[in-house]
Amino acid sequence: MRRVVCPGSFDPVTNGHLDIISRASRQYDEVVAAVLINVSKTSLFTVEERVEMLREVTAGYGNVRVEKFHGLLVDFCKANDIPAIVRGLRAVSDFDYELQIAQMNYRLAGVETLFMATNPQVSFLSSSLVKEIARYHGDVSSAVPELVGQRLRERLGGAPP
Ligand code: COD
Repeated sequence: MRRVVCPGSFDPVTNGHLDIISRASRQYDEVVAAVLINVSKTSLFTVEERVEMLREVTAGYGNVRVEKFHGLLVDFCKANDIPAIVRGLRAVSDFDYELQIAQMNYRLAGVETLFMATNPQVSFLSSSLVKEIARYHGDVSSAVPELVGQRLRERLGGAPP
């Protein structure tokens, strides 16, 4: 089985994340969307909430499994028999950091990293921007799935678009 992981914070999942996950799901037998448990980082949604949202919005793809992980991504890959990581490249500014991590992950465990050019229609989206807009009750309906927009309004207030 050809399996890859799409790792991330997903706080919360955006249409940009879904662009990468859905395109990976068309190339591989199984995509594991892996949510990092990062106790040192303040997040808007708990890991369980992020996992639940991701499960709901990827259910229609048919071959996406959502998991959480802590520690090194390569250890998660080894434990789950995943030979490769898919990462989205949004801009040149992503490249230096992503290349360094990819080389280290390969050195640590022989896990490959595949970069996917992001879709310009959603590449400007980030979870941080979406949260900032939602905090000021702005319209995020074109940036996140409806379910995520609803969860943002429940958490931060604001009326439906
Ligand atoms: N369009 C397309 N793709 C996007 C968009 C967008 N608008 N926004 C995000 N993406 C892609 C990103 O490029 C990335 O591939 C993925 O979606 C997830 O993005 P984020 O921002 O939710 O998640 P990150 O980048 O913060 O995740 C970082 C990891 C959790 C992968 C990383 O910190 C990690 O692996 N941590 C575990 C510890 C470890 O192993 N460290 C490395 C040691 S060498």
